[in-house]
Amino acid sequence: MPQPLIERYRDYIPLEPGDPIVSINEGSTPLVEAPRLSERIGAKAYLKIEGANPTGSFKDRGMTVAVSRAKGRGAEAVICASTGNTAASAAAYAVRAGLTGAVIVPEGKIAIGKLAQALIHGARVIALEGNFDDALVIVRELAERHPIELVNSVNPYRIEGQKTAAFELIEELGGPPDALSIPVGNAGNVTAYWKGFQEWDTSPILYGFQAAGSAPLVDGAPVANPETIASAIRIGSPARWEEAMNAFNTSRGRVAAVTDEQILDAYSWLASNEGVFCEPSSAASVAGLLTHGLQTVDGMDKPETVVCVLTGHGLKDPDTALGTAPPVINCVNDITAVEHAVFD
Ligand code: AN7
Repeated sequence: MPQPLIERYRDYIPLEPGDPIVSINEGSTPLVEAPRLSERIGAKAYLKIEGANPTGSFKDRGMTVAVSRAKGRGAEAVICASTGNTAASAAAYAVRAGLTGAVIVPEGKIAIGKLAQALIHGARVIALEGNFDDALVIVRELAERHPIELVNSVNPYRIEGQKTAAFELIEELGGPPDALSIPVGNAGNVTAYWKGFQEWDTSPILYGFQAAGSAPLVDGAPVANPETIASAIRIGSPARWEEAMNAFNTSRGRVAAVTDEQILDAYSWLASNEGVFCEPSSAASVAGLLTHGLQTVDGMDKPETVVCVLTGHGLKDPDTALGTAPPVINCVNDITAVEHAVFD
């Protein structure tokens, strides 16, 4: 049976002795070979299927630790700003802990599955007339004013949980991959992977990808009105900016942008060629490799193995899938008509 992530990596997670383990058996996600992608990029490619976490995204790795600590220190409520996945995860882990949850999301800009999750778990869902960055400013202030635990990735326990994905890769591959490719929004996850790799004395090349309309790290300046179809990474002012840039530079990797068209191409290509359905933001990791290749500096060897982190499940965002995929074929109730529909 899957094990709580906190138990699997107990020695590496700095919880206090009396803290409960608030878990839905997150982590231990599949690492899947991607033969067709390997062919296209000229290196052995793997997909880390973070959509297989209990709420369908990598956020659960961080949330189990952040909510366990919150419960341990006697918090009664948790709050976050979110482009959707953090909200869904916080809502679920709040339930497990017996805490109340409040989530602030940009109005009309989160995928419908994520909204459904936050609501069904009973969180108070507030749709803000503003974007993620506005929401993060507000929840930081609310957490100062009220006894409520902030569970965005500015919370260090989120990073401590999310770094375990790097441990899993090292264990499963018998060593680190040569490179890791990851979508970047608020930059918590790349910070967490780098921390995990460093704690285990490894340093793969990190490639980070942002959506072109929301690429502050690439532009070198915050983006006031970020836009992208990849709503999860529609973030203009990443909280972990410096840590992320340090990770890219120290690992001799880089951060680059991919257009919405490149993201959607990679998204449907993965689904129809590797049988893996991730959300658009996750596909930025694959789009980035397809667009920019496996770049190296100073005559370093080209990476021979690369892991793409597929951060969230495709079912989170059925609207984008239906808007991208071919249409349904309607058919009358007649064998010949169905025959034509199937075989023509
Ligand atoms: C699928 O849920 O920021 O760079 O509020 O949901 O650590 O922010 C989500 C981010 C990538 C980017 N892929 O990770 C939120 C939120 C998916 C995501 C990211 C997110 P970070």
